Order: sequence, then structure tokens, then C-alpha cells
Amino acid sequence: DSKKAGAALVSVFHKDGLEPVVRKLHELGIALYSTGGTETFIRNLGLPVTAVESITGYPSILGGRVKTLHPKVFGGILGRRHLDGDQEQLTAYEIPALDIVIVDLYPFEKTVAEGASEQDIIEKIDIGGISLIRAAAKNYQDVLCVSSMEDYGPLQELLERSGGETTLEERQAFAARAFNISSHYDSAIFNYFNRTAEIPAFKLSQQNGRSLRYGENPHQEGRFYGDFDGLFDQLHGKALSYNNLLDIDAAVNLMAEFKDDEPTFAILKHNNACGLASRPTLSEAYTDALAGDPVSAFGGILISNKTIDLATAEKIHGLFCEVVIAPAFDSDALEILKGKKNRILLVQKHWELPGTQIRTCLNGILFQDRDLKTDQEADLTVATKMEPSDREREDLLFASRICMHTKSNTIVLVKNKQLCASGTGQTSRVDALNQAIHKANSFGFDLKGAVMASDAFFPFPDCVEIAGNNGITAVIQPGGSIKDQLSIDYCNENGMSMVMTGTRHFKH
Ligand code: 93A
Repeated sequence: DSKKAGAALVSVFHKDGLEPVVRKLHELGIALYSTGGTETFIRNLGLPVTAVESITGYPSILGGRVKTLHPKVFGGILGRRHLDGDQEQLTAYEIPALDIVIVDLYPFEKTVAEGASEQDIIEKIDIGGISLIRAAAKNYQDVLCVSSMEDYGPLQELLERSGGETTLEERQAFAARAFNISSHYDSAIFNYFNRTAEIPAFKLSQQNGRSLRYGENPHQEGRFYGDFDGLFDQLHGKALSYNNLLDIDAAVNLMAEFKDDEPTFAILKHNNACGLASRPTLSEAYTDALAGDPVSAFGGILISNKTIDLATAEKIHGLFCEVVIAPAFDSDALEILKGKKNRILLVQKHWELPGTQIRTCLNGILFQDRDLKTDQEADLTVATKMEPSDREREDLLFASRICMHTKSNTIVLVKNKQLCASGTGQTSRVDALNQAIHKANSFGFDLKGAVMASDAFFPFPDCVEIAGNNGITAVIQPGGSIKDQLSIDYCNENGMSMVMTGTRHFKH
């Protein structure tokens, strides 16, 4: 089913990158047909090109709204090469067969994003281009459909390799991509018209033709719809997996809380922090983050709020880890970290995360605002006779920022801007606290003077009792239990302080 192309129709918005493609088409003896601006572009390269107007007998009319919408164009794309009837009609009406269609659509989404006027936005709804794409993709049996400037490169490679011949499989792959482009384009238009619509349109994210290495487990296929490249540059390492993405999401949300702090390093496993520390240098922050749980750190996700320098990279290199995320890497640091072939190195380009969260549920979709309510100094009400010290206040807010990004039920223990341990995803708050204390002790932390954060209120005074017995001196929690007073009484009788925030931070 290999086919040699005779003619190509080229109608593209973005002309950059087009030159080598049209030069190659010409070199291969493939005739070029084109529209207005694209035709001028090709002619200026000194290549022969036929204007679509000379096939249709119509000029571009209505300010360019109707350029290619004509049976003489669409007939040449949709005609089935193996049907005698179709071929007879193409001959009878003098319709030239178009075997390759190259389109790059009007940039509708970009125009909306730039805040253009209603009129400008409406004019950027491509009608002819999208029809060309749909027609060419529908007739993939005979026609190769190139549906965006991102496919100029793959087309070029194909032409170099095959001399203008394409296989059915190749044409089908380009057609699949074309329908992804066209459906995404129409979804974007729908979202613009339906401005109350909350569910955005996502594009399938592809790396080397595949979306993800695999799903949650290797026997599960996985795909990611979204704009990974908008947030990250991958500098090194293997393709991402489903779990990598979930961990990366947890990591960037957590580190966003510390983006303006002194150097801060976090290590995550299974979407939860197992180490986090803020220090005068990043290298110290890394060491003290790792000390939080050097066992869990194996195979973890590392993230920092500052450029990774050589000293930090040398330390990281000794650890087996899946992903390292940072706003930048010093070149000598990068050299070292690239020493492990599979290690995924990501530059995080910005901190703007979507204000909404979407997940599937019972064959439907759950939708909510992201929890952006970070507890601040001004939100704290001291409930006890004892006031927390300045150092404790700082640690309490530090702990609450980790707490809001840890799976419920959770208790987070912090001392001197270092995560000592947390209990994560437990079915009872007492279990979460006991897990945290056990972990902290096993890694050699002295909890005397440590602080405790809880994602939700204490229904009973048992947690503060256990905390007090283990040397913890200050507590931060939302408050709001009918038995709050029992916890407050215990703190008052045992020289502990407690602050209420009024904000629950469940994370399920
Ligand atoms: O206004 S349109 O929807 N009407 C058309 O008939 C048509 N045909 C191609 N826009 C149309 N196009 C688009 O024009 C293509 O998708 C491409 O983005 C652009 C190329 O125009 P030019 O070659 O004049 O730069």
C-alpha cells in the first residue's frame, strides 16, 4: 500500500520551518498548490507553485473567509483512488488529485489567550483549514495529512527516508494525529463560546510517539493529556511513567509553598514528603531533607526551590532517585547528575499551577478549586495559656505547609525548619501520630521541642496526650471539634501551646 505522491496542497499559518519541506517536495517532483500568503512564501523561495484560485476559478473572497472551500479542492482530496466512479468524476470535472495536504491552522487558542477582541477571535476560527485536515485524514487510504507546524519535522524525515512514498500505516498515524488536532481545536472553540464551562480541553502529550512508559503498573497502559512541556524542560533521563507524573504533581504543589523561602529541598515518595528542610545553602537543605527518612528516599522524587549547584549535585548523585526537579541546574551540577542514564532531570519553568483540580470518580468527573489557602501568621488564634515562641511559630507554619500537601489523615512533626517525620494516609489520626513518632525516633530525632501539625481537628484529646508524652511542645490544627476544650486543657496542664487556624486541609 505504498503510494508515491504526485501533488501537495500547502496552506499554513506558520511559515517558519516550512522552507525545507517545500524544497524537498519540489525536489521529489511533487507539484505544489497553495493559498495566498503560503503561495507567496513558496514563490519567493523561487519554487514553482500553483495558486488554488487557478484550480477553483474563484479568488479568495470575503476577506479570506473562503479560500479553499470548493469542490475542485475537496474533490482532489476526498476522491477514492481505487474507485473507477470517483476517478471518472475527477477527470470529468478536471479536478487534480492532491496526495499530500499540509495545513497549520489559524492560532485560535493563542489569540484567545492574548486577550484579543471578540471580532479578532472569531476571525481566527479556521474553517477551510480544519475542513482540509478532516478531509485528508478521512481519506488516509490515499492521502497524507500533515495537520500542524509540529509535523513539518516528521514529514521532512519521512520524505528524506522514502522519496515521497508513504505506507498506509504512516498515513494512518498522521491521520490519527490530525483528528487529535481537530478535536482539540474544536474543544477550544467550544470552551470559548461556553465560557462557564469548567472542564478544559486537554491534548494528548506525546514523547517519541508514546504518551507514557506505562500506567500505575507495567501491565497497565497509560496516557497523559496535558501540557507537560509548558511547565517543564526535560534535560535528561527516561520517558515518564504515570506514577512519576503523580509524584511530580505532588512535588511542585508542595514546593510552591516554599518558592520564596531560603534554599529548600524536598524528597517525596508516593506523593508524600518523606524529607524536607530549609537551610542557608541548598546543599545543607538536601542533607537535612535526606536525614528525614534516608530509607524512603531511595527511588524518590527530589525537588528544590533554587538552582542545583555542584555541591548539592555531588550529594544527590550518591542516591538512587527517579526524578530531580529544579528551577535550573548549574552546568557542572548537570554534568554529574547526567551520570545516571535513566535519572529524569526536569527544569521547572514557572510556579503557575492551575487553580482547579479534576479527577475521575464513579465514571464521572470530580472537580474542585485547588487548596490555595496557606495558613498565615494572621490566621492563628492561640487557644492555650502558653504562647508559642517565635521559633515554634515559624515551625508551626512550616509544618502546616507540609501538612496541607500530605495525604489525610496526617500528622506532621517539624523542628528547626526540618521535617522530622509524618504519618501519612492513615485511617485514624492517632495512627498517623504514632507512625510519625515511631519514624522520627527510628531516624534519631529528638522530638523535645518539636511541633505538630494536624490536617483536621482532634476529635479527642488522645493526640495531644501522646504528643506531650513525646516532648512535643506546640500544636497547630484547624479546631472546631466539640471536644476542643479537652485538648486545650491537656496543653494548659502540661506547658504546651496550641494555635487554631480555622482551616481544614484534607487531602484524599
Ligand atoms: O478563513 S478560512 O477558514 N477559509 C478557507 O477557505 C481557508 N483555507 C485555508 N481559512 C483557510 N485556510 C487557512 O489559511 C489555513 O488553515 C492556514 O492557516 C491559512 C493559510 O493562509 P495563507 O496561505 O493565505 O497564509
